[in-house]
Amino acid sequence: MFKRILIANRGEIAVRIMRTCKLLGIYTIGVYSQADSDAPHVKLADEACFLGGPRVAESYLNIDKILEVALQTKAEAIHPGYGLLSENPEFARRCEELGIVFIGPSHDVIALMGSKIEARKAMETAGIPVVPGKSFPLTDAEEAIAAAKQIGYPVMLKASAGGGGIGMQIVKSDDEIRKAFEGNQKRAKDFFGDGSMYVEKYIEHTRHIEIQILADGAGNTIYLWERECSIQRRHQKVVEEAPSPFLDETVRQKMGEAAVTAAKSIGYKNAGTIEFLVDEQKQFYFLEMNTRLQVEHPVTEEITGLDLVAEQLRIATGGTLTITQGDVKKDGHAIEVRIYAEDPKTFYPSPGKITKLNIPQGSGIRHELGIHEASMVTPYYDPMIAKLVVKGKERDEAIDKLQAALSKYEIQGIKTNIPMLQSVAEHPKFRSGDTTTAFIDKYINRKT
Ligand code: MV4
Repeated sequence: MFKRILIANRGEIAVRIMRTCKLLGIYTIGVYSQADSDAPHVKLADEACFLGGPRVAESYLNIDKILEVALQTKAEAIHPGYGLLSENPEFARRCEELGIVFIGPSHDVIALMGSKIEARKAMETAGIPVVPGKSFPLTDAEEAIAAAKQIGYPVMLKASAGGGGIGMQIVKSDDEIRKAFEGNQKRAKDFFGDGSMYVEKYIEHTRHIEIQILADGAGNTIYLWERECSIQRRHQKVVEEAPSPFLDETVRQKMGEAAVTAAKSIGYKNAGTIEFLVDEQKQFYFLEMNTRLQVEHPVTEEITGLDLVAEQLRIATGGTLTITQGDVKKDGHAIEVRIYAEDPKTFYPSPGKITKLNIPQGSGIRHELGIHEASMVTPYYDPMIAKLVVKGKERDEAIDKLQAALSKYEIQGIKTNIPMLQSVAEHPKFRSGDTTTAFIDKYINRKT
């Protein structure tokens, strides 16, 4: 096992990674920006190194500086967490070059899955069901119209470098494509430096269900069931759960096996997630692959009893998986909610000083915190400040615990989305498992 690793992240995920490192006796090197000198991840690290100014470009995205710190502190490996540099193939490649282990897959696999067009192509080749559509870049609106004619409206215009909704639009006619194409292409070009666009059939009334996989370097790949993440607002996940209330054992197994085939076909190593869209008939389609540890990984840990960070570290040191597919537990039901520092009415970020923090404790309640009492929430970073994870013997018990925990959660000084999370947790349609991607608009914000 590694003796010293650098955690190239901040907030709750840096804290979460350090917790496992401490359990395994690994010395942790934290990094921080000017805005984070008092942050929990700095306090918890065995050693913390200053990167630069508060903006991410000066600090947490500053590859040269992070690598300089890693060399100086003799880190054997870097854990990138999620977001920031976690899916940056250039960063992974630079680590590899310096002989520092990047805790994740190889840089070429990150690059392959980072291109949604290339990922589609690779999955088609591997025989994984992908959404009907085109797996090559379209140069202009007329090409997109020709493609849409073959696919049938409505279609979704997507950016190959996208993922989070940027450069993406549902279009229902030739005219709508003419209006939408260039704007989305420009947004993708500005945001990602790549304006490659493609089209897919728009699948309506879907759920977003993803499969967690683990792969070692010896050819062993297993799936750790699914997470359902359909409840989103503007492509920001709000609630995630495992198992999905929608899947039956047959589809669950088919999706798990498809995810394993997908990962093996690209030589995937470490922890990864295959996202699928699942329609009302339980047909599933590959959407994209995330080559990092995900925000919502705790719900998988809760039902399998595994520590995914420990698994990632073991794989990265060259170890093999200690469990086989048949050993993977699926015990109980776990739900995670993301707590954002935002105004519950306007959804704008709500920075400020946390004057009071009182979190409910109890069996089946887990917290992942990136803040503490007296923390400053600054506007420089993602407004997600904490996650609440509950576990019950079955889904109803988990929802009961979620409702109780949310009602006791006290944060003062900033506004949070806790009222919105309570509306979800208390909604009869959530209780009944009607958790489609339309949930928030349909039942919470009543757009339709
Ligand atoms: C789709 C889709 C339906 N059909 N693609 C959204 C984020 C990105 N990862 C992929 N996303 C979707 N792609 C096709 N062909 C539905 C989604 C989607 C979604 C769309 C609109 C509003 C909310 C959504 C939530 C999850 C997924």
